Amino acid sequence: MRFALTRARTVVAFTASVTALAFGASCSSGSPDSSSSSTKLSSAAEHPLTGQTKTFELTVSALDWEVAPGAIYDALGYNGTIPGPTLEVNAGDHVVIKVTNRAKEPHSVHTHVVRFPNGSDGVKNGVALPGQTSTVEWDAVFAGTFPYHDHAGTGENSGEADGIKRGLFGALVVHAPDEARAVENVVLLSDFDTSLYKHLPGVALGDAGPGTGDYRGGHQYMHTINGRAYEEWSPRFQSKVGDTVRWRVISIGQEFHTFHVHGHRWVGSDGVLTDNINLGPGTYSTFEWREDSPGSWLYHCHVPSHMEGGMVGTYVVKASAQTP
Ligand SMILES: [Cu+2]
Repeated sequence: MRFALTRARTVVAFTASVTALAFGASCSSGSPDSSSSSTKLSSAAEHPLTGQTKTFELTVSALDWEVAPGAIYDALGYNGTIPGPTLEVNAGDHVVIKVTNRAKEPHSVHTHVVRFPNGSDGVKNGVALPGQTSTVEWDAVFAGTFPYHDHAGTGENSGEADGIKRGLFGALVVHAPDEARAVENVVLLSDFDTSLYKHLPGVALGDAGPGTGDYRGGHQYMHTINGRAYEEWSPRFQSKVGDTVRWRVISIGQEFHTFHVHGHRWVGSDGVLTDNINLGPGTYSTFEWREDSPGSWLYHCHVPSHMEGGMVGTYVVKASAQTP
């Protein structure tokens, strides 16, 4: 069983006991499956506190991020990576995040769908000034997949959302107590600003920059999956026939995306069977299926220019007798 790349980056890994899923966004099987077809939507359920406190340390720093081989982005990252480490907790845990800022402008962590006091909002309160450490804390009482991101704004020459644009975002995974064990794939869709690249070798550039060239439709390296662009470089998810495969998909860029997986299907949040869901900025979905379709499949945003701009990858399903 292989977990998503981002999962391996978790600062402090807490393994959840897992059984049947209880997420609200959407969940069902891609094929007949009693375990997941019986799952009910329950994202509004508030879980009791576990009495456990889990602490994460996130350090913000500048980095040269390789969006694809040789494509170097002038980035900011939590713990030196884009997306930041997946924060994985159990529903009902109390969470403490210590944010250390080694960048030049104020930064923070703002987290969705957790219960926190105003002082831990990561906007005006809970912001770490350069060279300082700030602490935010909250209760993860709702199960699901949610984004966290910078919300400090970074100075005179940049806007409130500059941190997101530079790479300061990640996933929070809150496991329900009765989740089924599954192969977990964490996906963050984001948009990179073509004006912020330091290097784009081998790309046919227009006079005005990489966004105007004719390489792959003129949108090269703009749209990424887990900070990476194009099949050769983006995450290669894997499972095997018989696995329960759970996708935790977050859209955190500035554009609307879709998330489409070839050869599979699931029930969307509207209750309709689909293989392609809509995700606006700052939205997310969790869904799963029982795997029954071996092969090498594409997954991608279905906006043509976004796919041409890099938002495409590969999902490989091995036959059950094989090792993924
Ligand atoms: Cu898109």
